[in-house]
Amino acid sequence: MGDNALNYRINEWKHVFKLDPAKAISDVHLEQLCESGTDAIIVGGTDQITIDNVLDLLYRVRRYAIPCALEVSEMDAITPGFDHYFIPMVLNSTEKKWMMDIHHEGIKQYKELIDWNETSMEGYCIMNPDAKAFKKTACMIPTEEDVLGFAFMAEHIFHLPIFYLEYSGIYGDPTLVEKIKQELAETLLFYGGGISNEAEAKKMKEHADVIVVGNSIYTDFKSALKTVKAVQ
Ligand code: 1GP
Repeated sequence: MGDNALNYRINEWKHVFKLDPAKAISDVHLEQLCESGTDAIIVGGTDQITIDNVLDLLYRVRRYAIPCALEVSEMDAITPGFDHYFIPMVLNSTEKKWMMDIHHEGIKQYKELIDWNETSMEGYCIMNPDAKAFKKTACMIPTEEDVLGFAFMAEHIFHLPIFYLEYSGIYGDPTLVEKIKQELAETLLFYGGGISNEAEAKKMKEHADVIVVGNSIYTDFKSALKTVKAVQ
């Protein structure tokens, strides 16, 4: 556990806000997010992730008693001091690089520095072809059967703690979320994408273990804030 020795259990989380280091957020809004009752702040994004903008958010979130996690996307922007580190493996990428090669590089360089009690692998399935992460990691558009297969593999082959259904930027299919949840017994189901109000949050939380709210923080702050209470 990180410097703050915050007590947190990911398997008890329901809601997290994901902050993009490349986007600006005011101190007032940051305070409201951190004190909203959300379970954690995840710092993560796809483009323009630098050590400077990651550290800036870390220091600012650190003023509050809330777990702060880094979702690693750039090897050069990893820093100690977070409570937790999430490492995505993109299950529906067509390139092995995003499934294991960059992780292999990371292990060769940093194995001794990684505290595995603070690190969780995430099996990502990226559903929105317009999402930056989809393009960057050369994903294929999965059928429902594909997605259910990936979820099964996440739990039974890779024994991943988290399966992350990622619609980043658009609201996904709650029926698919329900079907995935039925595949999973041990692996937690994270859902992220397009949640911008209470009703959307509630709907996805019916079957996802954790919902992730990102973009609407920057587009409709008041409504994004209300997604916390909607799922508690
Ligand atoms: C992005 O899953 C998160 O990685 C949240 O998605 O930005 O669409 O809310 P949105």
